[in-house]
Amino acid sequence: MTFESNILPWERLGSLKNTLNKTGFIRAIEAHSGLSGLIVESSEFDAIWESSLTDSASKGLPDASIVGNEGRLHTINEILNVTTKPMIVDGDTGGDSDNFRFLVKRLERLGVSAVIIEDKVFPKRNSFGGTDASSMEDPDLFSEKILAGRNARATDDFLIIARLESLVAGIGMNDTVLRAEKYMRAGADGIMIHSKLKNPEEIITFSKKFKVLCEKLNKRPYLISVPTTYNSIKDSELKNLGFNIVIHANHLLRASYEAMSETASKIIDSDRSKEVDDKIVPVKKIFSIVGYDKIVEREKEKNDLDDLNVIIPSAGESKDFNNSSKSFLEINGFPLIQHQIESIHKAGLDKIVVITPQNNNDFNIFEKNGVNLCKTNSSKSDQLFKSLLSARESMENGFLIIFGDIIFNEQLLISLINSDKDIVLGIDNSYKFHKHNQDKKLDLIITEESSETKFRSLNTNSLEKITNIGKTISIKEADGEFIGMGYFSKSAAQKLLKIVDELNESSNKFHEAKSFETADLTDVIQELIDRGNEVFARRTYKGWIEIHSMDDVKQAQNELKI
Ligand code: SPV
Ligand code: MG
Repeated sequence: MTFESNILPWERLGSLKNTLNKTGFIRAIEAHSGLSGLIVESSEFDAIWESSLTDSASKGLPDASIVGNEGRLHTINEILNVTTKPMIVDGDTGGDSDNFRFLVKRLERLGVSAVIIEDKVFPKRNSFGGTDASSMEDPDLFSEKILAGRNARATDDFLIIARLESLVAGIGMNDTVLRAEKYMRAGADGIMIHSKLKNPEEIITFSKKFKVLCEKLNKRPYLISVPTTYNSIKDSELKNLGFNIVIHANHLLRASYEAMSETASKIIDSDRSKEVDDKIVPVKKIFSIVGYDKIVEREKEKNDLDDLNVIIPSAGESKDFNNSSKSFLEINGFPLIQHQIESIHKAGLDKIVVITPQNNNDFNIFEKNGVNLCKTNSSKSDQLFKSLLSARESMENGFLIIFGDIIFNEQLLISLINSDKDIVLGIDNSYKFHKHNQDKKLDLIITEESSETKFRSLNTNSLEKITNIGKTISIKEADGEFIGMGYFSKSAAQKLLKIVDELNESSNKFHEAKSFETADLTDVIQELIDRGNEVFARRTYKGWIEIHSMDDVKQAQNELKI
């Protein structure tokens, strides 16, 4: 999880309450920076605690209302940027009611799920030093603040939690329970009971009194514990006592301080850093944790794309249109091939190779659009693959093949390239509904039975693995039709050409007992599959049309006009 994986604020906002309602129990741990947020994100903790103590300490400052809301919001944003888990913010005292109203609004719109405010006066002191009876807020004023926060929030997905400090301040269990009752009456969504004893006795006592209080008031806010000092008790035991949220409030910061100090001394002692190598993570791991790898990968992909040739075999004569090339069929005033070139450019690709018949100069006009022409003698309708091999040099660095008789949307091209797989073919189901397509021999495919995403899937980006491809597959057993658009990475292209060379030399028959002369692209793809290479299908329902008849031309004209 890195900066790349965002969650929208309102999705995150409601996720704490949703999980609490589903499971009744949440474990949170502190984060004080983007990096520590990434650790929480990849851990099994359910939520992030944005602590005033560790946020302040990570800035080298004391936890005494010194880091203001702006500083805290900066850290909160830093963590939210790189995580998806719900966040509970430590709101300290919340300031006065006006300060608190502003804080609630600002946290809620960022997607924070809850704020906890403590019943002490500003400027607050940390609960583990400096909190005494004089630190306590008047409980009625504090109740008003809770109410102000409730009125300020936009949705009740945002939880306002009251933190009881009277046990810490040493003013006793009775005062604690009286305050709890007031805060519950004011509408607190949760009660956090704090204690600085080394054993959990007083929070166990409180949990029992809380139960009685809930029965009396006929409401059950969430109950929260922060077992920093009384940490002999396990989270599961706290759950059994009725706690709904357990917060490990400062442990990542404390662990990092220890590790950083040891590392600094060891380097001084050893007079070099070699001795700490096995105690610290490699730089490469940091690169990958913060998403630097992805930037490099993307750059590489972009460079690879710059080398990618788009090959359009247009040498074949068409039986459907008086043996003339379909590339020049006029659609809305432009030849079909012009529409293809435009979509390819829109997809960000500019290396286009068109395979044309040897003696045909009609295509020459496209050379000024940066299109390379590759002349071939193999222009019979069953020589598509052989004609493709005339552009062999253009295949070597990886290529996209697009048959000369289809019009398509650039998104379809992009989806073939962007799938991280070596071979991806576009497939479609519409042949089942088009009579004219069924008259011709279709390139059909079968996908793996276990493809969990076969046909019905929520994920529109999922790929299916192809097990069979070719013209002899029956329509009944087929899972789709190859639409004549396919992506081959550099390594896939090289494997394909190796197969071609081997089969050519050994004069072996291709699949379906064809000669090399009349082999289909699909025969070579089947051979790739048979040799253990993975070939994937990107299923589409729209975004392309194959031109077989004047009706297809009309449909394309109408749709392109829109
Ligand atoms: C914090 O983490 O800042 C807290 C919890 O408020 S504690 O420090 O344990 O009081
Ligand atoms: Mg705090």
